[in-house]
Amino acid sequence: KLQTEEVEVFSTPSYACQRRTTLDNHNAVLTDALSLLAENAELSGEDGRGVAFRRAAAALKALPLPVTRLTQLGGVPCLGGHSLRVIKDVLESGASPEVEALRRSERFKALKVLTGIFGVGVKTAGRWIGEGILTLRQLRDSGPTLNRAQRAGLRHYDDLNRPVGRAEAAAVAAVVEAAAGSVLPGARVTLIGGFRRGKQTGHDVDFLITHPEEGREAGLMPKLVSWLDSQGFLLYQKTNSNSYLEAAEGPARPASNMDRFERCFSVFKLPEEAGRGGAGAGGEGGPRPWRAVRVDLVVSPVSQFAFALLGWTGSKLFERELRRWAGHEMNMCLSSHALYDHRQSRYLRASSEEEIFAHLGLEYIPPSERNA
Ligand code: DGT
Ligand code: MG
Repeated sequence: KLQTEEVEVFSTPSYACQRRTTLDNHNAVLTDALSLLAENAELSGEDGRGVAFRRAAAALKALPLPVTRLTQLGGVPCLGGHSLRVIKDVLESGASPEVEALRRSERFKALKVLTGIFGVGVKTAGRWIGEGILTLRQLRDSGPTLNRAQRAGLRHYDDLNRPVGRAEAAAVAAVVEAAAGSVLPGARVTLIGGFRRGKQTGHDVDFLITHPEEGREAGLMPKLVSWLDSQGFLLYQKTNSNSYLEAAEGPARPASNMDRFERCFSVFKLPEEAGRGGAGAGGEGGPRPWRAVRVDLVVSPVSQFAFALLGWTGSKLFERELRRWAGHEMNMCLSSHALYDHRQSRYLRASSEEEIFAHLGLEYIPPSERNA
């Protein structure tokens, strides 16, 4: 008896912000391969190629089952020739020769190690590699001049490359809440970034801080930072002040993704409590009493809070796709501060993320389904 094997053909909408992407990824082997190619493109300064691979990976992350054959991908968007070749190799032989070669490449390994230093970007790492610096040891020995961030990054390299767990994020949250409550009673602290999307670990902990009374948040960051510093919680911090003015800049200088909030990039000295963390901490002398953790703080006026919340919850690709959708499909301009409608020539107000999705003509996607 002849039986036709049924193989599901997948299809999914083309913008990541139209899809629900949970952390439950059924195609991790494929998306890991594509993400590695994306990472390599980004580390080589080829951002366009990076985005193409990120989009391809994100489309696969949204599928409800593992892909087993190329023919199932007919309705899946964002898969270019290069991505399809990699997918084909992985499906047929379990691995892509190109990706495996990349994993072993000295240049890629060096770029990962050097950009793994807080404060070191792609350009700096590329320059050092050109000078023959491929490892942390060579960097320490050959001694190019490092800025303050890079010195902190090198000093705390192991801690900052160890994932932060949820319990540690909660401990940081308690510290930030104590700080905010002390310098501005009534201030509200919200955990954002990957942890808001439900991730179990992160490379940092991100917070958005506001006050229910517009204007009361002004000047909050320096006070917050000085409280944290005085209590011994800061190993490093750099604060940027707010320069966003709707009226002055307006849509003529639209939604550059550069933020103009009060923002602080910091490294926290987080006490290690019994029963938490510990693993990997210490070394020769047993567990250390603290670890270094990257913490990002953002202060927003309450009138922009919903836009800031949406803009800082991520994932990075989800954010990029939201802005692309707004521009290409709605003739609007979305930033972490505001939404401007070019057809109506006016800003659209919102006090919740749900309202922003509605303005954009999109179905609401909760944070746990923004893991594109
Ligand atoms: P992680 O920390 O690696 O586990 O993952 P995420 O998703 O928390 O990523 P992270 O911490 O780099 O950034 C959190 C979100 O904040 C990210 O999805 C996009 C957003 N974001 C980061 N930096 C900027 C920025 O400079 N401007 C704006 N508008 N958004 C940013
Ligand atoms: Mg984060």
